[in-house]
Amino acid sequence: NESVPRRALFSVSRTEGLAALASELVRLGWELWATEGTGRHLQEAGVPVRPLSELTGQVSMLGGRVKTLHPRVFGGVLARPSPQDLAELEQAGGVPFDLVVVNFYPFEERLERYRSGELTLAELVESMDIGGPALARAAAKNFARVAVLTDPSQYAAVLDEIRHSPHGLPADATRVRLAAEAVRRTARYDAVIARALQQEAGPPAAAPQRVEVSFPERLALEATRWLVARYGENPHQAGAVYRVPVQGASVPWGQVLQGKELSYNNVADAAAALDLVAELSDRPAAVAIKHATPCGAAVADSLLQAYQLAHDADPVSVFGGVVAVSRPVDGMVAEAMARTFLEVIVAPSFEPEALEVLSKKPRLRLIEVGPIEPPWRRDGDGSSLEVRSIFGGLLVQQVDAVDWVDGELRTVTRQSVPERLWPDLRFAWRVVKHARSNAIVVARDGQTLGIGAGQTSRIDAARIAIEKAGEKASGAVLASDGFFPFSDVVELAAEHGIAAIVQPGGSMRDQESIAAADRAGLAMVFTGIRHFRH
Ligand code: 93A
Repeated sequence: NESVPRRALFSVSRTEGLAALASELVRLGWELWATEGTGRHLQEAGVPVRPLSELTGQVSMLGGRVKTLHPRVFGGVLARPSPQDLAELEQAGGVPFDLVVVNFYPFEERLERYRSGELTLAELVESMDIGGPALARAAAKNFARVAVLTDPSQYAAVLDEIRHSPHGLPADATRVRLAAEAVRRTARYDAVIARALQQEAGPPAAAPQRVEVSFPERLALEATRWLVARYGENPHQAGAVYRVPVQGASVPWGQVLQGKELSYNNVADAAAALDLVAELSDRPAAVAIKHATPCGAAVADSLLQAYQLAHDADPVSVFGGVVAVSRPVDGMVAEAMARTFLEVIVAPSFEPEALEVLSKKPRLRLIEVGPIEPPWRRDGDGSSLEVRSIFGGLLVQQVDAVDWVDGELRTVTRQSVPERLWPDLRFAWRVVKHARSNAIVVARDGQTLGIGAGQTSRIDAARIAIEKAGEKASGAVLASDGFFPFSDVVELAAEHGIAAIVQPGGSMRDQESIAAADRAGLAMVFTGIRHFRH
């Protein structure tokens, strides 16, 4: 209908591309409405726009907390194209909008500034957008009539459609797609806020509690294919990777920035690497994975240090390995990484200099996964499930997200743990959780020295770990993912000068291990938690 002008509502925090879009709409005869700041930006760019307050009779209140939250605004977005809705809207004093252009307060950026101490929590909270996501969702719901633009990257193509469409609006299919994108964006936005608030609440203080999980009678998993691999675990097996929407899934579904196509084994190893580095992500951390098992891990004051330590932990095994780090990769770290042949690097992000350096290795795969946080924070409510398949079936369980709980630790030897060894004990404990059982980790100064994993007897795992550590075992700590059935592991550790041991405890013969530790003047701590991994 030519006589009714098309109407757009603008409310944005990122103004890039906005004036160009708006002025073109005006040229096409559109009527534009905007919230205050957005309107000011457009006015300054010479685009005529009407303030929303003219529609609502209400200026923004509560310091900007209520700007668009008004029946005339939301009615104008949500009214269906039916005569009844449109009449009701008119009676309420609203006008129908055909296009909503919105993007949200930059919560994530402000979160960074909050974390660096630049902003207070109260200031951060103010950047939690309420009206923007509500507008986006309202417009998405009404895709039958309304188009919603939630990112500047969408402007050009949609404007083009408007220009060329007979009714002056984006096509039906486009409006549905834009709606999906809008809702996806609000979901992502809220997920960031939820995580930040959870972090503010701190880790669960109490001992790891068993959370009741009711497993459904039938498991309906909607899996979407992520990639078809060149082959499966071996070249004679076909393979593909599917993504299953389970809460807290820890698979590196990041953005692949460069590299040869990911293989089946790459994805498996990248997932294992991300899992382990998340465990250590309270600090700058780096880990190297080979065949789904860690061969080196380290934490340090800087990522460069951590990477070098993780690399040097087992410079032979790391060759052809998959590396994950807990902090953004900068140019220096990239230089260090580029010196070794690696298959995949997983990181929260890569700085431009790092990309520059690593682009010289075009086959090396880089996966950017965004902020990484420890599992007990990410999966703290116990609702994250992991699924694995066996022939003809699925095994489903809660993710092993618990860390040791200080109050639950029990020193069982006469010798107590020297203060300086506690960080290493904790580090070794977190690493051993991610090695295949039976697993033993020997560590010192934030670096693994030897990892024995996937052994059918615990003493063999211990022998491998201690042998790899060599002379450095003296004064180091040892962690075991399961209890000691006999005193042999403690005796071997004592022979090589291990200073402290952490293990779950709970064997019938704990007493024999404790006696052996006491004879050697070694400290031993029981966590009461077992971390088998099959
Ligand atoms: O504080 S809000 O949650 N309250 C609202 O009612 C509201 N409506 C839109 N923030 C609100 N917005 C957001 O304001 C938009 O998402 C946009 O990011 C920003 C634009 O405000 P201005 O045009 O005044 O700069």
